[in-house]
Amino acid sequence: QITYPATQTATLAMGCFWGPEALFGAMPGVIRTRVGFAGGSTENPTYRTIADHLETVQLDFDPDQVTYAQLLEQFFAHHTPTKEPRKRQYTSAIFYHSPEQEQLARKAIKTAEERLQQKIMTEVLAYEQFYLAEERHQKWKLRRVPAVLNELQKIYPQEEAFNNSTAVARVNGYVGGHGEKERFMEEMGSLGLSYPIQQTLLAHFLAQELGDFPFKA
Ligand code: MHO
Repeated sequence: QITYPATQTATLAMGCFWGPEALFGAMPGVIRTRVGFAGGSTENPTYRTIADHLETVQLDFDPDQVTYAQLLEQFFAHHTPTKEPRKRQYTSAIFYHSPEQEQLARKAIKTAEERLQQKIMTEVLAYEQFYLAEERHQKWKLRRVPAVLNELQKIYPQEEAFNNSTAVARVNGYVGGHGEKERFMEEMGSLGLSYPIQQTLLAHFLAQELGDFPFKA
């Protein structure tokens, strides 16, 4: 019998949502990831009709394995919102789901400001609603590696199950080069992927890790 952890949800905007979904997907304790739109005034936005919404990543996480504060640490480690965003949709924002999250958000901003000695423009907003983005934006990094994608789609033929899968979220993170190599090696065998696909995935992970490898073709 598998028991599922009681998860909490985090909703974060930090620019284009493709990268952050991969970043968080590879973090131990993150159970599900999805990308979408939040913070705007229109109903049912899409990527092309985004209006005043922000590109947003939403995570379900197990608070026994990873804390909200640790998620916020990664949030600030991976973008530096000290200027006006290039476009409204890339605004940095933390949508808090509880008074505790709000307090941690304000604290994390203060810490980042002290470290940078600059004002942080991240908005702290009460979570209201999240609209799921189109399928082509979900697990975007993974969609760039069709062999791995196809195999995962065979395991999770239904869109919803695919999107909610922890394995899919983690693989999306790993193809993006996120996560620790040791953890990757440990987990690889248990995600239901064939041996050749595991090798493909490892090659992608290492290639990202060696991003500045000096002997490029
Ligand atoms: N390639 C785009 C980002 C797409 S993201 C879903 C750009 O850099 O403008 O917004």
